[in-house]
Amino acid sequence: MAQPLHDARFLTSASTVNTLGVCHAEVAFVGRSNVGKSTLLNALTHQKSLARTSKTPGRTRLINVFLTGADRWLVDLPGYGFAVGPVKEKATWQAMVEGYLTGRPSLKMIYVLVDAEIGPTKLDIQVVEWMSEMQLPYRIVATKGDQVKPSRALTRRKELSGALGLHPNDIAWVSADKGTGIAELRMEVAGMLNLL
Ligand SMILES: Nc1nc2c(ncn2[C@@H]2O[C@H](COP(=O)(O)OP(=O)(O)OP(=O)(O)O)[C@@H](O)[C@H]2O)c(=O)[nH]1
Ligand SMILES: [Mg+2]
Repeated sequence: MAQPLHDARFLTSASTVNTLGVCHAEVAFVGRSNVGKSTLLNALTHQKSLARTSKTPGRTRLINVFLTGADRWLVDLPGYGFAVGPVKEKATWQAMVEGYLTGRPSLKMIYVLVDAEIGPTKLDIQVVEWMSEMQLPYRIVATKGDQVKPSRALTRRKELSGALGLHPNDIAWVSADKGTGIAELRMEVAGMLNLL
């Protein structure tokens, strides 16, 4: 395929993993509200408004599934750490996202998005620890790289990766705004989905 992921189209939204059908392979995008999950998905698929984005955290409220190829999925998940809203809603979020992440045998990789300038937050670290415990496959993607001053980039990379117990090269560094790192990540995702 010359341009993998470019054919992505909306398939379905779900509030529970139980109603999702089967697919050949899927990857998911998780992270704090507002970290740029939906924007990254649009950049990877080369589409402006495939996944809805917003300046207001909490835009994505459901498990949103996008189809690429005949039976491969890209899954946009609601963000965590969205402070506003009743406690009950947070419990619903947790059940929805954790249920999805642990309930999909075809899930090949979870891309955990961390803000390059702000992260990792305590919650980011908790999520990564939980994934390690659950033995889920994950990879850290540092987003909004354009927000980090070039003079601080090297230090920031060391800080962010160090806080997660990783080497800077273990992390995919991207900016959806500037397009940095997007082509590389697209090829990686396509490989995970066995599209290459
Ligand atoms: N500067 C900059 N801003 C970005 C980048 N990616 C996303 N944003 C902005 O960050 C905000 C949130 O982006 P979304 O993609 O909606 O974030 P999300 O993680 O899907 O958020 P929820 O659906 O609420 O969990 C928007 O205002 C985006 O324009 C980037 O690479 N650089
Ligand atoms: Mg979103």
